[in-house]
Amino acid sequence: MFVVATAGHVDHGKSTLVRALTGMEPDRWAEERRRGMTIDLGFAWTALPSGGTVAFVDVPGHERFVPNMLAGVGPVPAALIVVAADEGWMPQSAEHLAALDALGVAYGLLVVTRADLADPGPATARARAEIAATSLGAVEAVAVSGLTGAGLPELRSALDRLAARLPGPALQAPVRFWVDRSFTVRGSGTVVTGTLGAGRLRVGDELELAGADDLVRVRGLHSLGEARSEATAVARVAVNLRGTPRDQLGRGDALLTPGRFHRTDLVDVRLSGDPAADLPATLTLHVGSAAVPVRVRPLGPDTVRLRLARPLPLLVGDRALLRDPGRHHVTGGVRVLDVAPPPLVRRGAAVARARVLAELDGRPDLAGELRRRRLVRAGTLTRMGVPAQAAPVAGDWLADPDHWRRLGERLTEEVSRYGREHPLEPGMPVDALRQRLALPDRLLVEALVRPPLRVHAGRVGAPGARALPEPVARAVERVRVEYADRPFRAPEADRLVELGLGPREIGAAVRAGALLRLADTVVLLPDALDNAVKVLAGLPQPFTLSAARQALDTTRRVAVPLLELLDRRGATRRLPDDARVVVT
Ligand SMILES: Nc1nc2c(ncn2[C@@H]2O[C@H](COP(=O)(O)OP(=O)(O)OP(=O)(O)O)[C@@H](O)[C@H]2O)c(=O)[nH]1
Ligand SMILES: [Mg+2]
Repeated sequence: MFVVATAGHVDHGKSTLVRALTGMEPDRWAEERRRGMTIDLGFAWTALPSGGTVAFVDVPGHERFVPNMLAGVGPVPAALIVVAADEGWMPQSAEHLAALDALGVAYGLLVVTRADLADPGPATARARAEIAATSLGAVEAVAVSGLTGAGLPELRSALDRLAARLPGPALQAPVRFWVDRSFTVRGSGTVVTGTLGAGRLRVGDELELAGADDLVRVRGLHSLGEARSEATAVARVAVNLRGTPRDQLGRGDALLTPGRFHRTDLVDVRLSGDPAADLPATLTLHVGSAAVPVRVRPLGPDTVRLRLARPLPLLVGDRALLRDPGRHHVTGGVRVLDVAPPPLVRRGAAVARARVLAELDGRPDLAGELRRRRLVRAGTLTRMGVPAQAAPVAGDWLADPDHWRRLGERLTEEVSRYGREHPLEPGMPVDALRQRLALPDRLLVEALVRPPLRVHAGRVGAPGARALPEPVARAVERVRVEYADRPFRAPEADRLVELGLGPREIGAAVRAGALLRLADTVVLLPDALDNAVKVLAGLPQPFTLSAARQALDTTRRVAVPLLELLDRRGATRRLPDDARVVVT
């Protein structure tokens, strides 16, 4: 299926044409039929000579209903521009064309209707010239009469040619289904309709809906008037939602693949069309089927920041348009450059931002995003519409390579400085480093650590011996001298305090390999272990605790933990009767 929207001045024969082509009534409301005028969007479809199907979104031409027109053409990439032969180019011909141009619509046909009333030549020539100057470029033109049916076969063939030129839909893409209508069906509940431009919908799918906390579930799908289990882009689709009250959604809402879109109320955009010179401070942003008031803050010559009255699921590169509702005037097209722009707080920030925006063109650019954001989660970028195909530095974090290298250098500096300021600590706590480097995640700190640094017990430091601070080294030296002739006697707790060896100092000395800790306040010199094994090997095997204590000339306070440590290291083995042997 392909979907095409009509466009053109009031009464130029759009609905008559759709009716003649499809046999369906695009004017759904009694009021529309009574007044002979389209007010809201109409929907109809028909088969083409190729066997394909074309679905029409028929829009109103009256200037009062331009917002409805925009909701219809917003999600549709092709247009049928209708001009009456007897009236020629008119104000809403121009306004509708300006809207299509602003949205960047690149595919279309010119249909000159009411050709039974006047020579279609002049209207065709004028319209062609106007259209040629827009994103639509040169278009095929067909003259028809909705009354006599003249020209309709040619138009059907032209529609087939147009369909063949349209790019194929992105079937794997996430769904962003702009709702253009919502209503209630007795017994089924809420139904919304829209144009599915990419991806696919299935019965049972769960989708996100702005304003609803829970996901909504697809209970049923209809397309071309028939129930389906699946709808693939491009298609006109009616979606029946389970348990969603109708007042929860309507035109301008979007059903979304969960987790794939970033909702934003702040975007930086490039304007096309009229220059931004005397831009009103408030305008209406039209995108998809949505129309949202925005406050405009000019930045560069053709770039502005828009503050939206409510958040929308926008992507980098989205096309939209700004309209001044008071003046009935399409102000210009919008190309979304950034959906998560930085706040402008510091002096000069707006000028700097304008310089950045001048370099952007709305094409997703991973390297550029990384350069500007420095560190960002892959999922965050994907939700902005920037494919994040790069190797993460940690978890799903992506980093700008230069920034990452600088962070690595700073980490090394911070760890050395911390080591100088806290010589008794075994490295810098990971969380202190995270704060110091202003990183959002501990994982990033750990990923930045390079040998000889390592992460151990929540700290980053270099393993192995480190120079002990002077006073600690001196205290250890005193222990060595005092206990030289009785190496298996440990200093009493009081003596340790006198020597200035508190728990932190002992910890540092132990980590530096200058002391061996048997229990909290039981320390020996580090060569005591090997020497003890030598002494114990000289005893008759097996030996008792008491025999070991006497041979080592020490107390139970040392002998008990010392033998237990030797057991753990496999140097001695404890027998069932508590005697031990030296393992050889
Ligand atoms: N003679 C003649 N009359 C036509 C033709 N097409 C439309 N009309 C008449 O023109 C009038 C307007 O036609 P519509 O089809 O309602 O025009 P429209 O463009 O849909 O108008 P809006 O939706 O209000 O913008 C109606 O009275 C139609 O009968 C045509 O090809 N020949
Ligand atoms: Mg109409």
